[in-house]
Amino acid sequence: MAIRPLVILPDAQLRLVSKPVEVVTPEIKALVEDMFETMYDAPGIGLAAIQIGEPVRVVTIDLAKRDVKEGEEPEPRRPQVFINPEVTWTSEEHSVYEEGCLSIPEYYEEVERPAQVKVRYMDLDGKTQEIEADGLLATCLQHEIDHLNGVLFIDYLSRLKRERVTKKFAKAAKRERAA
Ligand code: K2U
Ligand code: ZN
Repeated sequence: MAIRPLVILPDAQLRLVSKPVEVVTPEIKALVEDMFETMYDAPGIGLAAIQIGEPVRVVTIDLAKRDVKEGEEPEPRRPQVFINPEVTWTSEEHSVYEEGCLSIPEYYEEVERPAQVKVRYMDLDGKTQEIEADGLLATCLQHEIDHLNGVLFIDYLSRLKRERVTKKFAKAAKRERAA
């Protein structure tokens, strides 16, 4: 298990379309372990494999409440793995959520998405599953499946906002290279 470096905007890897997993091999299981370790360390509630530089269609999510007030117990972890996830149905109803992204640190904007989704995926045993999600799970699943298709939540913003944040991160990356 390892905490892996996160791929940060404007890295072109974030625009790749990740490849489907044919067989759940020991290497895929090791990748999932690294994804959870990296996600919990960030901390985040979701992660797509491309965010640690692995262009395969694997997503990890854990919505358990960890940042609790003093004296409160954090919820037990509820790790979920989605291999080759695909949205099979979306509700007419939409919801708005202030989204962030571990690949676009400290930038949050409201994004509107279908409020409920059905997602078909393969679990770690290679079994096909389908779930119906609403609330934060629906938002997070759509956000992560977007990552697998090279789509970022800033793509739903105005061109002005998208260009502004992309320019900001491009300048930071340039400073990083020059350092
Ligand atoms: O894919 C990622 O970058 C992980 C996101 C997932 C996420 C984004 C938007 C809405 C829900 C989940 C990270 O967990 S970003 C941190 C975060 C945590 C809670 C709510 C919003 C953002
Ligand atoms: Zn993200």
